[in-house]
Amino acid sequence: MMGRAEQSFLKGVIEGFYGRPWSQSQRLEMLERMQQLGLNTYLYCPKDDLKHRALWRDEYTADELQRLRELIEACGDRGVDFFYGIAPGLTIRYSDPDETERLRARIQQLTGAGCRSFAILFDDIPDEMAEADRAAFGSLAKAQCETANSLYSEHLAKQDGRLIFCPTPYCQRMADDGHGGAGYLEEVGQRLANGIDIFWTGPEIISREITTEGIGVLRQKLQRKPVLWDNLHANDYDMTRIFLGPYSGRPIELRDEVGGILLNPNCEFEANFVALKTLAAFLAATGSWDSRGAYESALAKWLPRFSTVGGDGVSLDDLMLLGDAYYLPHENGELAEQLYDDVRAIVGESPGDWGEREDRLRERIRQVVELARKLTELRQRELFYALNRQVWELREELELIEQFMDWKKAGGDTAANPFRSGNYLPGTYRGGLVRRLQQLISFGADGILIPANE
Ligand code: GDL
Repeated sequence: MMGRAEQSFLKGVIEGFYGRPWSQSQRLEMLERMQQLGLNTYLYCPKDDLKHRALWRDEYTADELQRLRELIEACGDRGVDFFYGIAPGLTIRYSDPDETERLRARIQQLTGAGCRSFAILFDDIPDEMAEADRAAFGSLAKAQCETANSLYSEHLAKQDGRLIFCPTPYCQRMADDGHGGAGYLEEVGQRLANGIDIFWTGPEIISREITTEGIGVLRQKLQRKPVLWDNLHANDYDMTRIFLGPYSGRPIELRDEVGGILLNPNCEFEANFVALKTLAAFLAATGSWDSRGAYESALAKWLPRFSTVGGDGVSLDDLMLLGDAYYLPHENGELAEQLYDDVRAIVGESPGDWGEREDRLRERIRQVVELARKLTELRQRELFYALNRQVWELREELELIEQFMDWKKAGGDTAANPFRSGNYLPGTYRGGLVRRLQQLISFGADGILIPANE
């Protein structure tokens, strides 16, 4: 059996988001890119593969298993470890031996298809147990650890198979809130078999920063290095957003504190080029980590994929504007920040005070309008489909702003001559019900609720 120290550092991708899973051909393409980038791990656990979570007890059909076998083989060819994840936590009865039997059956099905590495995921489940389970185990941590330990010792450890365990509180905020029960993480640290790895997403589910100090404290509790399940680029929780920015907010020293770094990225497969490229650069970096520099060189590598059927293609400056507008969850890119500042000033100030902002903003608006058109002409149609919603929305908004600028410049006056747009006739509402609800319950930049006007 391999000792923990000899296990390889995990670097790669988790297909672990909610919503439409990637297609088989996208996965195969991902594996090819991973090989080029020197990434060694792919974890298959799309939340909405029914048999991963909702129907975890059911066997895969021969066809389904064949598709998984194809991925496992492709991983083998590309030097990537295929991990299969199962998430029984929504309905499992921990104390019922038939349930463990069903988990075993699934592991055997996958083992038969060539898989040796697994993950058992207890994230995003209620932290309560049925009465019988409480009587049998006393704590959720114990119930989950015993389930994982028995799978590991009976099936995986003997064949050098690996297992990663995702705890119910998988970030610091959840642990601080007592999710999973008091002392959950310490108990998992003690009970979980030594060879099993543990996932962690950082201080938050979506962590802006992950520090070595924070991980150091956690390591003590878990009695092992955690494996980072990094949601920095995940967008399944807000589908109006997409994250094209670089891997950042983590110091390179973090690599020594964790057993691996796996990215659970954007649902839109094609949107993940920069995320993966910069993760790979981060993993290989020496000295300090320059995320902006890595971003800029990743964009240059991404650009050829934006070739169009039209004469004028997407330029690097276009791509940077796009990437900056859809950068990272907690941060806009530089060009987007500037655009926002210009709009804010122009909306609030009279035209006499606009100065150089006016020309700069009009130029950016023109660029976004043109970019939206160029994207419709991309040869890579999946890339267009991945970005179209966001770019469409941005263009609509900016065109509206330009109309407003024109109206202001022409001496617009709210009382006598209110601003209207032909795009927003009476009775239409941008963003529909959700946007209206957001206006009732909105939060300031400090994260505090702004009370709705009575
Ligand atoms: C989560 C889920 C993950 C989801 C992500 C972002 C973990 C361990 N689980 O909480 O499936 O994609 O948030 O919404 O991160």
